[in-house]
Amino acid sequence: MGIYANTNAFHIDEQNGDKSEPEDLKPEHWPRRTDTTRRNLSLKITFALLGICILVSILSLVLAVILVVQMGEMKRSDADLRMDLSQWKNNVTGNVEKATSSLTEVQAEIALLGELTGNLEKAIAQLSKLQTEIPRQRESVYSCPEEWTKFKLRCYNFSSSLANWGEAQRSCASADAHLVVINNAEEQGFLIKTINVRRWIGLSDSASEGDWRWVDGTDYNSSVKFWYEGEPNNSNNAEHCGEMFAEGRWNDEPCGNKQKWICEKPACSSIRSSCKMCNEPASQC
Ligand SMILES: [Ca+2]
Ligand SMILES: [Ca+2]
Repeated sequence: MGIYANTNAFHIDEQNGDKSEPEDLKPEHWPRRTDTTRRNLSLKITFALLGICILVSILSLVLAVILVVQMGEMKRSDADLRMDLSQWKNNVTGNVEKATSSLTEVQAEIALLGELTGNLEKAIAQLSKLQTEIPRQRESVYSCPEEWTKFKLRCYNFSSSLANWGEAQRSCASADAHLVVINNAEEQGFLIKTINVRRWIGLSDSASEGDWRWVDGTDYNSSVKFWYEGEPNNSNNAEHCGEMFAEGRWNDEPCGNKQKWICEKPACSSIRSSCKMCNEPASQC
């Protein structure tokens, strides 16, 4: 009101032609105007501060609310994490227990397998031993009559008397044997070690020249042969019976010559009831 009053006064004075300076514009009135401005400024500052305080309070409240909400969420998250961790721990523990159990079973199976392997190796060793033992045991239960020599499962008799080839074959037959038939190199080797004079063997081509036959029917063509070099030569067209030289090789010789001979027959088994230590004919053994 003071300001407007001073303004009106100024206009009245101006209309009145009073060109003098308004009273309120005079320096003596200046402090009064400054106080008003200061009050207004102070008021504005107060309102501004008040507004700022309110704003800060609101912001603080909002922040507090957000913080509380976040803390709640963090608590829930923490609880969830703890629960997940607990479940994971339980799962891991369960899996570890299962793995431990499986490992124990596998270890037991490996131990059992090792034991079985050991037993199998022992069985194989025993079987191998039996494989070498059985032939020896088998041979041990076979025997030959007195004055007969056993080789493998056969019996051999080396005559001390002399006879032609036919007489020699009949002599062997009387002992249920035949003139020796040489089936393999082993048998040939055994005979070489045993004889020291020429002897008849069970080979002849009397029926047909050149058609050599073994007395027991063994196939001549597919059998081993140990003829002396150049034999059989059917010398003088008169050699139809086979003999073994003292050194082992074979020769064809006139069948009527008298010389020693070799008989052969199977060995007898002592475990067969039908054959009592070769007291019965060897054909029944
Ligand atoms: Ca033989
Ligand atoms: Ca000859």
